[in-house]
Amino acid sequence: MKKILVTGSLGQIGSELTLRLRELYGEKNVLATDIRHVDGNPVVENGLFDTLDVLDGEKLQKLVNDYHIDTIIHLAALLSATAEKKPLLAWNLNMGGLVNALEVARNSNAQFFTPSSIGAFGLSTPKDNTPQDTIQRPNTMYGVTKVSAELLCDYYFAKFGVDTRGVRFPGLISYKTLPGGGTTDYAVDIYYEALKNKKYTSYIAQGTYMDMMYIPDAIDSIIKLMEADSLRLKHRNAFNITAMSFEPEEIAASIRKFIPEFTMDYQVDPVRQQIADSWPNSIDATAAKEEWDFNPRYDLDRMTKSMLENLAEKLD
Ligand code: AKB
Repeated sequence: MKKILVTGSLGQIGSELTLRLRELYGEKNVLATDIRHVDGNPVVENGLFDTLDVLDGEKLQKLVNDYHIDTIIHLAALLSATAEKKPLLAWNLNMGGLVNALEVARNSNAQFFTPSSIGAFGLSTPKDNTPQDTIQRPNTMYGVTKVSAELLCDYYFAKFGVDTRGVRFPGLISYKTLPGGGTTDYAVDIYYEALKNKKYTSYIAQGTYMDMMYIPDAIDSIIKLMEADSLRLKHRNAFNITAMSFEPEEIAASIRKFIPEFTMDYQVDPVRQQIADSWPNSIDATAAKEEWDFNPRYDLDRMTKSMLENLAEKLD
């Protein structure tokens, strides 16, 4: 049975992944960590939890030793819009946390996962059907840390034999935990506003396409990649994955199928728009499909239906 440690477990991905991992591998085999301790949160209350600042490599090593951890899922990082506002902090946290976690994985012979992002691409990357292996010259601090992270993880595999694996996540949409400080967050906010006010003001301009995925597919993809036979993996850090690509008018149209009176206008945020404009319109996930059977279940309308139903219950 795996013994898994998750960093950043109270974030958008961590809070759903941790609960799913506990279901699959048992409560006693999943140690959730986060810099915050939030009373009442199921991740904190219903299983193993400890506070951890990922910049404290010694504490991370101690936790891995104490709990006999053999798998590290490193999620703690700043997202794109926050990283653009605080670039030095983003570099220090995203890279400092990663190198600590990789070192612990190396010392402890642990399998390792950390997410990359569509943010690892830039203006000179082909924008449509972006290949797995292509030009990566991002012009955001977030992107710089993501490309560096991909390279560092490949380095730890090649040089030290650490079993590092990763995906380039698109924008992730979920109803349990809000994302914080991302560029794609509009595609989450819009569902809250559709239910509360039947209207939404988008900070992303009409016609801006970005890849997206519903959180259950994102969680499945992490588990599937970590379980994949390493002999099949030609790539490691990191696989393009996507479930859909849309622009604001298309998600609005999807919401209107369920809430016909929903309206949308625009007040574009120049910082987040510039980031979005540097990212692909749609990426090619063929390598992930071929090498570990990546197979997302949710398209835009299926996701919209599920988001609206679950959020309506939550907001009730
Ligand atoms: C962000 O918008 O920063 C993230 C991402 C695509 O990496 N959701």
